[in-house]
Amino acid sequence: MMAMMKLAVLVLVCAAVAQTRADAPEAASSESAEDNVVLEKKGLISRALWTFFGGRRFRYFSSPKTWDEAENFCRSIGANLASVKNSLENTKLLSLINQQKANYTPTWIGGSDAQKNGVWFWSDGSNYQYTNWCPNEPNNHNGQQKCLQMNFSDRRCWDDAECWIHRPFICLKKSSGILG
Ligand SMILES: [Ca+2]
Ligand SMILES: [Ca+2]
Repeated sequence: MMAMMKLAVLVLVCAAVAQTRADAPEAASSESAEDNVVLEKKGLISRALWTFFGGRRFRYFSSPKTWDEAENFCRSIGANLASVKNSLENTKLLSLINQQKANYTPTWIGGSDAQKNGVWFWSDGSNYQYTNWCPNEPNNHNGQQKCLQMNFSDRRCWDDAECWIHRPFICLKKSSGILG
């Protein structure tokens, strides 16, 4: 009787191990960045998906969201929509977009003039200094454009757009600590 029970337990353990092994490759090969974030939060994969540049970490997310949804999503993983300090960073972010083969897809970053038209700020609190506006932008078209998209037009410059448009986006983490 005892031997039978041990055998039964052994079979269960083996089944559990087999199940775990079956799950692992599926999780590792997931192409959804959002799925990876869930795994990251559970500590199941590393933070290697962030790109370090100038002491800051950037990450492109392809699932289109409104500007608000994108900012909230970034905050949920300890980040903000990206601010851009200088042309080197701007070029780096464009190359991140290129890597996703999204060369001509406008992409949300953290600029907004929602408080007062023409007064721009970054959602992460950085000083708003460097800009890369397209010619004749920001134009606040129809008085409705309060959010900043980069990679706009074939010039791949900045445009102000309606915040409710769904766009891919780039998050930024400024903290550089191990737990950041
Ligand atoms: Ca505006
Ligand atoms: Ca515009």
